[in-house]
Formats: sequence, structure tokens, C-alpha cells
Amino acid sequence: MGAQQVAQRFTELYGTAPEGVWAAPGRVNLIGEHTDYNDGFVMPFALPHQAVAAVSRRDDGLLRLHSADVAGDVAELRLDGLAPGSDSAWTAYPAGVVWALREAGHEVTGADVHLSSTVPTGAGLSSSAALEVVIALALDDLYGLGLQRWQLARLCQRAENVYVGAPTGIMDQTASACCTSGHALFLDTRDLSQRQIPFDLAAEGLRLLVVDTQVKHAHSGGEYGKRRAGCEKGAALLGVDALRDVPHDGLEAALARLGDEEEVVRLVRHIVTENHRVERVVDLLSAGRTHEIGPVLTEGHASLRDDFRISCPELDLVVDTALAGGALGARMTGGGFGGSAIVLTRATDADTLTKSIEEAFAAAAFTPPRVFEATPSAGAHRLT
Ligand code: GAF
Repeated sequence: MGAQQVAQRFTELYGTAPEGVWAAPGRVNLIGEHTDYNDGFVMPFALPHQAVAAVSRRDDGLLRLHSADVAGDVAELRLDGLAPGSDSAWTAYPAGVVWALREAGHEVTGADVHLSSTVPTGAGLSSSAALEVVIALALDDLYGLGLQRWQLARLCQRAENVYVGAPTGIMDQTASACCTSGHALFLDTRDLSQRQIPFDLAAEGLRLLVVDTQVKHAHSGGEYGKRRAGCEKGAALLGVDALRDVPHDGLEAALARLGDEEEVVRLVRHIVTENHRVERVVDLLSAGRTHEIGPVLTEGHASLRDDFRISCPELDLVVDTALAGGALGARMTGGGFGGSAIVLTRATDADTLTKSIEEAFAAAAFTPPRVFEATPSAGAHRLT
């Protein structure tokens, strides 16, 4: 939905025009999965799909929230009643951001909000981070908080970890807040230092397809948290602050030290090799060798499937069908247990590959996937 429509609906709901309209995108992660809570490297880029919010300030301690995407009236919350774990609806994301801002000492005295998002939900494309970041950016602007983008991302992560209760890392919020059009974001999640890496697929005769398997996932469920706890156990057993500190050329020695801790061995191997894959992709892209990143993406999928064990039959089917049809590389993207896969292909093969994936899903009697092309798009910004 465009800025004007969102502003118009805001006016109908609240009786006056909004003070402004902001947008924040979802993301796909090119490479670097589950590395973010291990202080490692990630490389997402922003999707053209975005959450759009019309927002005005209030000074009476009320937060009023409405979404075009969810049936229901305006939700009215008292700021002094916002508490972690108190809300299990979609409103927890924007409310969590207001809570996190206030808890960090920022003076936010209320807001009226109307939201509309085109980021598919439960598809591993960061629909929740888009909601959080758009609210954080709007309130930062309106209340003149002067926060840097990385600070907004940190506050949004806190909202998600503490208020919503999902133990996620910092990648999605940083991607939504910091990505730029035409680039992938090379992010070091230890200190949030970042480099924008040019990623112009069309110029290279390439396309990147996103295949939403329609298998819904959730990070507040136990499996994500179990992987995170397993990684932390690995770091503790190895005596490092985070698995980021295990060098790629020291991997075999580290695994030997873990002995018969079979599950931890698999998790550690994924994280250490995945960090290395991010560095390899950065090197290839920086050298203008975009065509060559495909096999690295595919290796990443095998590692997530066999070592991290977070793939599912639908994601594996996308990858296998794409590779059999001549894709340059393919992998699941995002948190896993469903959600989306990405397929890197020559532009000329994209339609045939899409058709084969759809046919393979039909033959397996899976729900039809949703396939679209991803182009590296803008991060969060003010629209009006
Ligand atoms: C989800 C989380 F929100 C991210 O922090 C990240 O861990 C990702 O899964 C896996 O790379 O999107």
C-alpha cells in the first residue's frame, strides 16, 4: 500500500492527518545463517516488500495501534501498562518498541499508528523486524531522539527478545534499518560494523528468486532457542566468548576437543564454516565474480540441513529442483523450519526454474509455493 493510502486510512481512523509516514523493508539473507547470535558475519539485503506506518504523537500516555492486515478495531494500550510477555498478538511488536525506547530512557509520551505491510508473514523474510523498525524510525523522527540506525536496530532487537520473547539475533533489525538499494549488507554482528557490497544482479544477467514454501515458522517456538543454547554450550566448552572466535583453520582441532558431544560438534561446524562462507561471498562479490557465489550458497544449505538440522522437505525440494534445473546455487534463508529458499539463476533460466519448482511441489502434494524475484532495495526511510 502506498504512503497516501496509509495516511488516508489513518485520517479515517483517528480523525486527523498523520504527522508523517515511514517505511521499513523485510529482508532476505544471502549467506550467514544463525551466525548473528554467535557474534559472526551475515549478509542480508532489503526486499522491495515493506511495512508502512502512518504515525502521530500523543501526550497522554496512550498508544493506539491499527493494522490494515489484521482484522479488528484500534487497539488502545497504556504506556505505563506495557510489560514484557503481556501481549501475544501482532501489537506486541510495535508496543515492544515503545517499551524498549522508554526503558532506555527516551521520552515517548504516546502515539497513534496505522500500519500496512507487504512483507509476507511467517516466511522467513523478517516481517516482524520491518514492523519494529518502522515504528522505531517514526518515533525517533517525531520525538527528535537522534538515534543512529544501529541503535534503533538494537532497541528493536530488545523489543523482540524481551517484550515478545523470541531469542533472535540482530541481523533482521539491522538489515531493515541499514540496507541500501543495490547492495548487500556485510555486517559483523559483534560490533555492528558494516560494509555495503554492490550486488547488481541484473547487470550480471542474473536473477535471485525467493521461493516462499508457505510452511510457516516461528522463532518464539523452542527449536530456534535450542540451537542458540547449543551454540552457547559449544563456546563455553571451547573456552571462547562466542563461536565467532573459533577460526576456520582451527576448526578440526576445536571439533576434536569437543569429543563425543555429537550435537555440539555439528552446530559448531556449521557456525564456523558459515562465517567462512560469508567471507568467501564478500571476496567473490568484491572481485566482480558474482556468478561464482552459487556453490557457496549451496554448501550453506547442506550445512543447515545436515549439521544445523533446520531445513524441511519443502525447502530441500526447492534446492534440489533448482540445482537439477541448472540454478547456479540455492539455499534456505532465514531462521528455518519452513519459510523461504533463495535460488540464484541466470536470468534466462528463471521462468523455467520457477515452473519446475511449482511442478515439483504439485507432484509432492505440497501447498503451492509463492515465487518472486528479489532485488536489493532501500532500507528504512521516511516517505512523507
Ligand atoms: C531469524 C533471526 F531473527 C535472526 O536473528 C537470525 O538468527 C536468523 O533467523 C538466522 O540467521 O531471522
